Amino acid sequence: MSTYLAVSEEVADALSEGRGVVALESTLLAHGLPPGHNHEVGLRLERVVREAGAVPATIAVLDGKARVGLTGEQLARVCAAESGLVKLSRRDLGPAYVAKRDGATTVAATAALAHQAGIGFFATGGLGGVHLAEPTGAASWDVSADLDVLAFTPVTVVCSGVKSILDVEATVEVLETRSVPVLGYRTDSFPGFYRRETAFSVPWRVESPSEVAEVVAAHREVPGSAGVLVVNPVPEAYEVDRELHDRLLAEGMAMLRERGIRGKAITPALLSHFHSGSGGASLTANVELVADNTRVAAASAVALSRSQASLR
Ligand code: PSU
Ligand code: MN
Repeated sequence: MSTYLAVSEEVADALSEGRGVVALESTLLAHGLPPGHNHEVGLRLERVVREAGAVPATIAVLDGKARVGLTGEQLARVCAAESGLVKLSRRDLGPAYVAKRDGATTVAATAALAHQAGIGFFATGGLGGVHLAEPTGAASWDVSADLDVLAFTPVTVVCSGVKSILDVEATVEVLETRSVPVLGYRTDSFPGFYRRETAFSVPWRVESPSEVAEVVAAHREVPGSAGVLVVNPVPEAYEVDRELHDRLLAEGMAMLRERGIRGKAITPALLSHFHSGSGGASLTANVELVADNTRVAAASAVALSRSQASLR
């Protein structure tokens, strides 16, 4: 194993026993949620995994090492406002190790590290995707590394689709090009993070964690296969009102242009605009959708570990 990878004892034991383990990312805590709120969310997500009978593995880079499974103190450090963790995609890991930095891992980096540690399931809020074109109509070339990592990494990511700040149609097309299966969890529509539905459909639908587990096992037998994307819409009670959503999105896009915000700063800036402009409704939606995705990922991981145990 890599000298830069530190897997907690609890996670290592669970993996060697073939138990269900679910990776959780740290960018959504450090950059997606306001400080003061993120720590309790991080703790809650770990609880949700345990309640489903699996073991949580929150992932972050601390003191130049990739930590898979955090202590209480490490999780608090990830969530503290004054820590100022950098946002690390997969390409940033090597430089961050050498610089002995602390950093929060995105979906791309978390999925890569989860796989390195031997973890097959991962829950988050929204996947990164293809950003909208420039106002001039030129392509932005801002395509999240999350998509490429799924194309090469055999990890199942449960999320609520992609944020409406992206070009959803282009994102869905790239997932098809990269041969990433997309499973709608009790839905026929590709979800839009704050909204349960977008104008785009999913190619396959599953109804239960055991069905997810069965498809993941079958997909592993497909030559060249890698990641699986499970899309689970935000629970109905927490969906953000359409008019409010559309207004915040339009304002948010204008704010990005005015302030010249680009690249990896876009997602955190837009999320925080939504959180402040919705009087907390988008924050509640974000937290509840991540919690529900975590529940589905944990139940699926447990279902897969049980079916593998029955084969042994
Ligand atoms: N899900 C959330 N909040 C977030 C993210 C996901 O509920 O902040 C993060 C993930 O870490 C994802 C990142 O990888 O947003 C996408 O960033 P970008 O658009 O710069 O690729
Ligand atoms: Mn980007």
